[in-house]
Amino acid sequence: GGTVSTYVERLMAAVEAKNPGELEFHQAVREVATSIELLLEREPVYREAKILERMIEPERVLMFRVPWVDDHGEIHVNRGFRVEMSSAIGPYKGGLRFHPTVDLGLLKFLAFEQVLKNALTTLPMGGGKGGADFDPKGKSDAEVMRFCQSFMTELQRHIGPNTDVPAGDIGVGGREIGYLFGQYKRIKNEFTGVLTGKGLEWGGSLIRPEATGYGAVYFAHEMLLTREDSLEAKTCLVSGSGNVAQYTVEKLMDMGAKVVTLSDSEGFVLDPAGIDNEKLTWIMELKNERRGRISEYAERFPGVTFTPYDPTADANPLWSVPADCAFPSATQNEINAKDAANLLAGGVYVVSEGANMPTSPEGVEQFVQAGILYGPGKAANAGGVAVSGLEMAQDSLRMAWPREEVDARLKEIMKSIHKQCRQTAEEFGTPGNYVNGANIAGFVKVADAMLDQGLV
Ligand code: NDP
Ligand code: 2IT
Repeated sequence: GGTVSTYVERLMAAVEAKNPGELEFHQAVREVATSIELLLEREPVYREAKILERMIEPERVLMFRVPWVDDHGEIHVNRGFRVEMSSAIGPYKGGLRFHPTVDLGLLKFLAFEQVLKNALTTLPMGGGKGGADFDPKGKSDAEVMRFCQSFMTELQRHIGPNTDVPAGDIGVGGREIGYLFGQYKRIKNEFTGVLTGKGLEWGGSLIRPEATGYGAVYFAHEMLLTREDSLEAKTCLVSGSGNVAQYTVEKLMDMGAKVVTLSDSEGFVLDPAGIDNEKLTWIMELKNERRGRISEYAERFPGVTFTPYDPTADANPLWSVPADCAFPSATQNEINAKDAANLLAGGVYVVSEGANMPTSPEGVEQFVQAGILYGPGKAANAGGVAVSGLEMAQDSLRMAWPREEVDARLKEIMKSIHKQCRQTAEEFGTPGNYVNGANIAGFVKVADAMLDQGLV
């Protein structure tokens, strides 16, 4: 019994006690639990059926040893994971992250976000996430291949096109998906759509590499339309310089906006003249072929400055650059309370999150209070997994749709996600609050499926 907010506090105390040290997971659950208080009050059935309690307990967690040999013959042991969070509305679906910070708590946060995100896409996908504490930086192609083969040698027994369909995330792109797919096919003797983000000649979908970045820009466009505004001539900040950042820049240029920043974990570049097509082509070659650092952009193009990160500073100077829009596209909690205040002070009134949970809770609170157009990751970056869903559909049909068709479907999906967020926020008395809209709309879809399917 008790009021809903005591319910949420009690739930959070239990989550913290039962999942010690999993700070990002606590953060993600608290945000959702707080958002859905309004819903739980209106519809007591969700509390009675313990829907949220069930949703935050993964259906299954796999943890495994990944041994591999480097080019000098030295043996390494990494830890591999797959968190199968929810299969209520479809097979587990979500990316793999290879990064030294990967641990169980990080992947549980990402898997939990994925469940609600996937529900918003309108496609039948459950949620999962996986990866390893492997650092691809500085590794040769041969080392990455041996790692991927060892990782898949274990993972293959747990996944399948109707069971669990992994994809890329930080540190996992086209190269890694290729090696993972090759090993899966070799062991299973089956050519199936068990991974998404595949190469175009072997079951991949057009627009999948572009989809997350394009989608985040389409989402910003939809938010701006509600104010009869557009991206034309807007100054934009983009962080990161990987897959999501690159295609965010490409689509922003397409829409007539000017992008003045990019970054990586060592610092950020400021290009007051704005990135153009020629510069973006150079960046893509730098990052995707030569696997270089973004600081090299400042050495190559005149008028560009590189600012290294100061780990002792209380704010990231990238977010102090005056602008209209921000597209955080690097990693979780890259915008703290001070950064959010700096963004608002610098004139930013559109934030569309390409990354997962890039803004700290205190930062989110400021964006919501300020009433800016703030699109949280699980809505704004859902274009990537949405086109993964379209890749699964094409694989099942043994067909490949043309670029225009996939892009048109992606646009439609981003529009629909935007509409669900808007309408739900309105319905629950918090108009314009995309955080509440995304969390409630995503939760209801999964929760209703769980009610239909009984206590599982
Ligand atoms: P990439 O590996 O292609 O690029 C990651 C970028 O972020 C790099 O520039 C990297 O810099 C930077 N970065 C990573 N970790 C940190 C860190 N701890 N501090 C500072 N910078 C960091 O990954 P993606 O572009 O695919 O992913 C970026 C974000 O988007 C992630 O949050 C991911 O979860 C999210 N996302 C990705 C989707 C996809 O389809 N790929 C879909 C939806 C969300 P460095 O090289 O120095 O590490
Ligand atoms: O966070 C994400 O949505 C992704 N990394 C993409 C997942 C997918 O299955 O395409």
